Amino acid sequence: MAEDPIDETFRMIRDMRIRGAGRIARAAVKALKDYVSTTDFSSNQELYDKILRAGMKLKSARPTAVSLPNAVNLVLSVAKKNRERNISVKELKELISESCNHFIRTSERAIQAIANIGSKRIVDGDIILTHCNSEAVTAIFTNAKKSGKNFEVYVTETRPRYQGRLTASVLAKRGITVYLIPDSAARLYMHKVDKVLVGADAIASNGAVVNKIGTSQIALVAHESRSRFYVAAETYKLHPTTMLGELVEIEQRSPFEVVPRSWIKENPKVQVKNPAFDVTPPEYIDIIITEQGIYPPQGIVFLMRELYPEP
Ligand code: RUB
Repeated sequence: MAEDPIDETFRMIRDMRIRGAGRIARAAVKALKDYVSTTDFSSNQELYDKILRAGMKLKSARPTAVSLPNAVNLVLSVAKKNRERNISVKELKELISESCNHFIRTSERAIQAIANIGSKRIVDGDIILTHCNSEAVTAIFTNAKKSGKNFEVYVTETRPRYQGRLTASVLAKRGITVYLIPDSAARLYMHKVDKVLVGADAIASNGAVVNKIGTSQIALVAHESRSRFYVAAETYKLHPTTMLGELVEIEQRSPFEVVPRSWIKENPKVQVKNPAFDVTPPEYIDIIITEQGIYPPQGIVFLMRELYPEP
């Protein structure tokens, strides 16, 4: 029997077989769409109750990337708004399916728009450093390369999961000159770097950016060396409840991603910490590139108020 799409996607996101803030949002929405279309519901209320539960489960897969709850909540709001209307279960299913398709299309277009806007900020001869693996960032580099610009990219390994290897491999295949460096070498090379470009998992209302662990250290070093620091993020990475003073939860992952089990057995008194993300304060960020244009971090709250009037 085929696995339930919600359980399957939940596990794939939790275990990072699907990863990156944009991808997990689209995967969750696709799972909701598949779940609704393959399940029988006796009433609209039953559909709503069940999709709400499915949505809660998906949202709990990873806590930091706000793209996940933002995307799921969008679909749930369509189910909520329409469940008491005088429409059939089939019609409600269609509305939900259309909202899922709409999110996926919008998300893909957003990345393309960011690629167009962001690639204009790259100039011939630029040396750029990136951290982790971001679709938005890769799309900017790809677009810049396609438009004939010559630039080089330093990619940090991004321990402990080495997402930097993914980025380096993709960029090299696209004909970009790439240097893969240990995370700890960021300061050594920063004097060469004109710009740092990273993605985001969540952006708070004060313009602080939550991204892969190590991002804030790189921002600090960029600040010291007067290199520009750019963030590329779709607007569904804006974190609405930070407008109400809530904090973004930082995911703590298994110590076994940092050291092997055998090492922990041999060193039972050592406590291994593995935070997956950190927070870069707005003072260290020059611009945030979104599909709606470029914002200084201090201006992001205005966009957030417009897009999320009821956080
Ligand atoms: C991925 C990460 C990426 C952002 C943005 O972390 O921090 O920089 O998610 O990516 P993880 P994108 O590997 O732990 O998911 O631009 O692809 O949404």
